Amino acid sequence: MRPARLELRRVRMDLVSPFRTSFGSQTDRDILLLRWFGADGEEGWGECVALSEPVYSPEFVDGVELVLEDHIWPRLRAAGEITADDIADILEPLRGHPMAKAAIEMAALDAELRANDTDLRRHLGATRDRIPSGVSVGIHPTIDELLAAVGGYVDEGYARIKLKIEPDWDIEPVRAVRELIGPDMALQVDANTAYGREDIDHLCRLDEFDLLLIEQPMAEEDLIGHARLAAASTTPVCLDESIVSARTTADAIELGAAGVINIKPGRVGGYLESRRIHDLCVAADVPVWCGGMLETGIGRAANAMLAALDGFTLPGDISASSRFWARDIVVDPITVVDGHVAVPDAPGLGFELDMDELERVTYRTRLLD
Ligand code: OSB
Ligand code: MG
Repeated sequence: MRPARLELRRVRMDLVSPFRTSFGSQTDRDILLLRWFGADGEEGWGECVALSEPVYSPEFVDGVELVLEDHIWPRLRAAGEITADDIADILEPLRGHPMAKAAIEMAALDAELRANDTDLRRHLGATRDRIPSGVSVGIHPTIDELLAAVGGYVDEGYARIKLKIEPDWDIEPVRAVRELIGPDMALQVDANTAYGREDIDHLCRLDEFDLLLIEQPMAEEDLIGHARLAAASTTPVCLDESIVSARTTADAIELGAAGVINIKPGRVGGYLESRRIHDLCVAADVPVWCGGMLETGIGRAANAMLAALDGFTLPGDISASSRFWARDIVVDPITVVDGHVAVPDAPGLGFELDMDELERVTYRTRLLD
């Protein structure tokens, strides 16, 4: 496939309710979508997971657009005949910017797989056709409001609950939710780097709630801090922000800093690197699950296909489209039935765009050639 043109499309979509984490509160998403045009009429879409501000990782959506235009797209145009599997190697000389690289690889994969009348799940060698679905629950103003939200998700049938925590929103909310949902339902927490090594004793107080895992309590760079917590606590430590490549994954496992790995294709530079991380975790007997970044139906469909790989033994943050959106930009938004999401069985990344809705939420489109 020869890259011919690239459409950069910005959409703004309101969340159904505010989503607050230890790094900030969001009421809407400003998302960059990519439309890949191959020289022989191939066409595909990718979704960039970068947020508006560099508060989760160093990338942010305006910066991604610049990097794509000035650095990534010119290199791909110059490369001539390529496959999606070549993209990571072509872009290897560019340091960092995994979310930008993942987005363009995603658009190229969608185009290539559709042209070959196959899909990402088959391309990755994944076989499952349904996967357990978890939901990520933000920090709420009061415990009563949190319990009302969690109760709603339990009624919708989710297979596990993840609570966002931060200092002063941890022990008591987790205790209250554990009492509400009972001892058997899967529960985990995510701190998005809000704690430090000095908090290890405090974090061990979460052990009594029988959590599946604690996700990224400390800074992205602090593998030793995570290893010390893992040694002190009975709750498995899971890394999210720290896992930026297969290399960092292998190091974190060897150091004892991670007993569980959250794989987000955007954070690690793409679905193909995600596959490599999955494989090395399976070889090391480390469970993995697929994280989310408040994606539209494009990213949600692709994530579901990735999570169909056998090593994804824990429920992912692949919730129903309605968890975040009143109306999605795809024709067949993902739903949760009996705590599971059906892996799409459709070409490419497995979604079909609702072009009317997409046009309605688009506020800017540019074409690079
Ligand atoms: O840490 O997993 C995270 C959303 C944005 C940025 C980081 C995270 C999240 C979530 C939501 O927890 C996951 C989802 O899309 O359901
Ligand atoms: Mg996380």
